[in-house]
This record gives sequence, C-alpha cells and structure tokens, in this order.
Amino acid sequence: MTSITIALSKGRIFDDTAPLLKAAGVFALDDPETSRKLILATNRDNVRLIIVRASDVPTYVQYGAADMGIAGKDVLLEHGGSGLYQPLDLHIACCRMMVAVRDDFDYESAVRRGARLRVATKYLRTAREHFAEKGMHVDLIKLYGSMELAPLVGLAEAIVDLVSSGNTLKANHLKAVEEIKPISARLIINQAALKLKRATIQPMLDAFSAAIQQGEETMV
Ligand code: PRT
Ligand code: MG
Repeated sequence: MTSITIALSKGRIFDDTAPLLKAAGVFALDDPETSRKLILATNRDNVRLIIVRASDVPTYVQYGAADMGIAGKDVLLEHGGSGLYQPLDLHIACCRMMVAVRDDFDYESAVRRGARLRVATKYLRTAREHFAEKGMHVDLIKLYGSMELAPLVGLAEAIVDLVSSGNTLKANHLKAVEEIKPISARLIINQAALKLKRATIQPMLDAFSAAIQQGEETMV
C-alpha cells in the first residue's frame, strides 16, 4: 500500500487537526507537545506525520517531502502556493489578518493626509498588496514575531498581524483599524502526489470534507 507523509505544525494547527485526522481514522502514536520526535508514527502503517514550523509546511509539500499538509492561509499567501493543490478550507485555526495601530494613533487622518507610514509585519507580501490596493505608500519593516511591540517602541506606526480574540492587541494598548482578510487553515496537497497516490489520499480528503460539514451542521 502507498505510504503518505502529512506535514503539520504543533500548537493550534495540530490541536485543531487531530479531530479531523481522527475522523479519517488516523491518530498519532506520540504527542508532539511532549515528544521530541519530528516524525510521528500513526496507528496506520502507511501514514506518518512530520512536525515542522508553520511557515515551512508549504515548502515541504511543494517539494514532495510531504505529500500533504495543513497550513494557515496567511502562510500560503506569503508562500505563493506554487506546486500546491488547495482543495479544502478546513475552517480551523480561524482568525483575521488586520492592520493595527496604537490606541492613541489617528490612522484615518494619517491615511487622509497621505502620510507615509512605517508598517512592521511578518507578512510582507500580503501587506504590500493590501497597501498597494489602497494606493498608500508605506515602508514595510520585516519582523519574525511579536509585531505588537513595534508601535509601542517607535519602530513603526502600524503593524499587520493576525488577530483572534483581540486580547493581545488590548493588552498592548493597540487597536485594529482595518481587516485585510479572514484567515483559516487549508489542506494542501503536492500536485504530483495527488495523481500518483490518489487511492490513499482521496479517502482522507473525503473524510476531512465530511468531518468539516458535520462540524458546520452541529454549529448551526
Ligand atoms: O509560533 P511560530 O513562530 O512557530 O509560528 P506561527 O506563529 O506561524 O505558528 P502558530 O502555531 O502560532 O500559528 C499557526 C497558524 O495558526 C497561523 O499560521 C495562523 O494561520 C493560525 N492562527 C490562528 C494564528 C492565530 N489564530 C493567532 N491568533 N496564528 C497566530 N496568532 C497570534 C497572532 O500573531 C498574535 O500574536 O496570536 C496573537 C493574537 O491572538 P489574540 O487571541 O490575542 O487576538
Ligand atoms: Mg506563533
């Protein structure tokens, strides 16, 4: 039987994916939060999981080192999606990509005046497209995390980051001023693997879709 490798990141993606995998009859034999293993065996001989950084998931799948994976739309937008088939929105790890500024910063008036803002973000590509569409000239500053700090210490006037509960913004005296995109995690499949391993991949895809649909019906 053909073997498949699924790339996942630990934390919220793994936590939200576990029930979907379970619906497809797959569960990991080790807990990625406590195990140091990067390759996790599952109850199925022909399915293994690899644990990678969230932003590396599309790269592993693009090059075929993993046949499929689960990645946030935020990560896919930055990656560009080449070589990837994105058949399913999993409706998990949901949040919003937002522009945020300090509580006391008048963003609207800065935009009206055509002020040139410094914007700190990990999402350069998405931010560049967003401000270009608005016809705003901004200086983008690349950060790798904790974007919320940047406006507080004068590195930037604005940030582009993900917001879910809004608690991190609030705790740092920031406010969201614009929504760029709703974000959720997607199933991604290597295009060649889908053709060569369809017999193994298709039933998992079907089980995932059924589980998502069921989840939505119980939410209604
Ligand atoms: O942490 P690491 O640097 O390894 O990578 P990562 O941050 O990309 O991974 P991880 O596991 O934190 O996130 C994986 C995916 O979860 C992301 O790619 C998103 O698609 C999705 N996701 C959903 C989120 C959030 N919600 C989220 N709230 N990713 C990050 N956050 C952060 C956000 O950046 C901000 O710092 O949580 C903070 C805001 O949360 P609230 O609840 O205070 O608003
Ligand atoms: Mg994180």
